Amino acid sequence: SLYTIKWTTASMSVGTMTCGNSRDDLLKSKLIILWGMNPADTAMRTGTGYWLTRAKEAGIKIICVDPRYTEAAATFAQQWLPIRPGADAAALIAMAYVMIKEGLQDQRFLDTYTIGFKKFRDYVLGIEDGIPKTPAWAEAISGMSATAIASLAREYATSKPAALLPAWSPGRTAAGEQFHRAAITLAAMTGNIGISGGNSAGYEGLPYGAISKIMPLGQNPLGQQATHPWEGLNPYSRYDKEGPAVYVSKSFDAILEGRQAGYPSDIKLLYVVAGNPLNQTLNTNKGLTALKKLETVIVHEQFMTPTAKFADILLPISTHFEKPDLGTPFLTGPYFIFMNKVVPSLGESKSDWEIASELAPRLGISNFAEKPEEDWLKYIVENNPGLPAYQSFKQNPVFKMSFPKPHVAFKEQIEDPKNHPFATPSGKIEIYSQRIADMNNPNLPPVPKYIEAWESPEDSLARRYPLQLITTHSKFRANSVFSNVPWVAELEPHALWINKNDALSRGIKNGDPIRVFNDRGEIRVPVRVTERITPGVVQIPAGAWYNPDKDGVDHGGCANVLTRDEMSPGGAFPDNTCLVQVEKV
Ligand SMILES: Nc1nc2c(c(=O)[nH]1)N[C@H]1C(S)=C(S)[C@@H](COP(=O)(O)OP(=O)(O)OC[C@H]3O[C@@H](n4cnc5c(=O)[nH]c(N)nc54)[C@H](O)[C@@H]3O)O[C@H]1N2
Ligand SMILES: Nc1nc2c(c(=O)[nH]1)N[C@H]1C(S)=C(S)[C@@H](COP(=O)(O)OP(=O)(O)OC[C@H]3O[C@@H](n4cnc5c(=O)[nH]c(N)nc54)[C@H](O)[C@@H]3O)O[C@H]1N2
Ligand SMILES: [Mo]
Repeated sequence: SLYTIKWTTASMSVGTMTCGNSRDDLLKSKLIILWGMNPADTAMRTGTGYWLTRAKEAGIKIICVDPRYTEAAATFAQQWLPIRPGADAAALIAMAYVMIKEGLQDQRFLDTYTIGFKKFRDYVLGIEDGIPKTPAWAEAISGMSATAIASLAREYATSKPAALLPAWSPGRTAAGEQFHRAAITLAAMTGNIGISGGNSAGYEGLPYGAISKIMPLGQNPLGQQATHPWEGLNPYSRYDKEGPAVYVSKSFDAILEGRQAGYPSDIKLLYVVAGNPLNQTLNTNKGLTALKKLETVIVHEQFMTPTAKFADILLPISTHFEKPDLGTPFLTGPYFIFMNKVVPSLGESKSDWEIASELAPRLGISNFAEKPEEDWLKYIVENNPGLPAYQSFKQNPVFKMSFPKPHVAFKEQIEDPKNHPFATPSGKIEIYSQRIADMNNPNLPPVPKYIEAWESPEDSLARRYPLQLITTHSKFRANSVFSNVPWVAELEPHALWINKNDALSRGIKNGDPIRVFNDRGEIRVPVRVTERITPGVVQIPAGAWYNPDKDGVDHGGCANVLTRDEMSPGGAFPDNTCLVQVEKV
């Protein structure tokens, strides 16, 4: 996902994004650590909640590390360890310190399957920079207590097999890459990669990407013309090789500043298909200026979203009830869904495909729509091994691939390393990455390090905006979808979470109308005073629709009015790094 870890850190350390074990394998674990993962609210592969429930019933210990006492912590975990956003790498690195000091690391695993542990060790012990990364050092940064860090380190190192499951949110911070690389390093230090009940702590991808073969795509004639301003940032990214691209965090700057600032072009027209970028991209107020600057905005939509309101040409799109389609749940498989058309297209609506087919010949693209939409679906189903025959898939439209046993990523690499190297340049797990070293960016060190974020509590800006804002995914929405459904809003009214003490010192009571603001903008939302969030941190679920008044104050509670349109050194979308202040209205 462009929004997640654009620069795919997991692929730097272990050579692939396909590094998750299947969830049924969790029953083989002795310890499960959900690090920033809240699968009770945020779908993270189908069935995760089910397998965590079974794990809990089987007596497997589950620990949650999260700034919030989440639904997942409440439902599955025996222990909640609160942490400040953006400080996860520090806590993980201090865990490595404890393991090294106490000789708990799996040295045989490190010697056989990894490179660069010594360099990492020199950093951890402070041989490199004079700062030993002790639990006390990490406590000052992360707010997680030194005792908790030390016991978590001992528990993780000695409860083999153990699954450290990192979510994406801690990586969606100012230097979020370091979190992912540190997590993979700990999984290697504890010898938990490639074994049943363990986990590589990398990207959650599975090899069941059955819908990997799609219709043949033509060449983009504009493909290679323009140069890319972020060239060198991510030389391994697929997207960069396909042609000019702008990192998503910088898309509004690209529109506003164009070529003179080094962007690929002076953008005059924006064509939005199946997205709500005004709402979902960082810094919505800047986005508003950018959309107004454009000569033309074209939007394909089903609903009058905040982005659709700015369309010069708005094309009504039929819903999944009005057209056939294929689907996979978040993070692919093992479920696949055939979505049968149930009613004809209503009003003037058409599918995205139909519109593209009608536009193509008018743009001089002659061979675009060789087949009707449904024939392409048939082509895709027939060309992806493992899917049922087309007619039977249509009749039994929810298909679950079955496997004789749980999938364990990197099993071959661990059991037979001679014949199965990791897909990295060295063939090993790269705790030290020469490819990253070659990028020569001090904020992208070749071994995982803690790098202080902008807008951290240490930033001088924190004097004016002392609260760290996180903007999570909502249980009751799919990103911004369903924000306009009143019945859904009734289930959980949109609100800002604030700790009891932070509310008390501001004279704020539960339900009070409040303003949340920084230099980028202001939103008005009700407040939820709770002990379920760590002091100094506030949270608002992303996705609520932007609804500004004439002074530009947003009454919809759109999180991105507040977020900063910066990217992490590796290109991640830092929607969880942002300072704000909260006041009673
Ligand atoms: N219901 C639902 N499920 C979804 C989605 C949805 O919109 N709705 N969206 C899907 C999509 S597109 C994506 S990319 C994924 C996103 O998946 P994630 O990025 O993992 O999900 P979030 O809900 O943003 O965050 C999960 C948890 O991380 C915590 N957190 C936030 N910042 C930090 C931090 O710095 N450190 C730590 N340790 N924890 C932190 C939050 O409190 C939250 O409980 O979810 C997918 N699943
Ligand atoms: N602050 C903050 N911002 C975030 C995030 C966060 O955690 N915090 N998460 C980020 C993440 S991980 C993601 S993935 C993005 C998501 O960002 P977007 O993809 O821009 O957001 P969605 O709300 O999923 O928008 C999808 C739109 O497509 C429309 N739609 C649905 N089906 C169709 C169709 O068949 N055709 C067409 N043309 N339209 C259709 C829906 O009505 C909806 O308006 O948001 C990102 N933004
Ligand atoms: Mo996403």
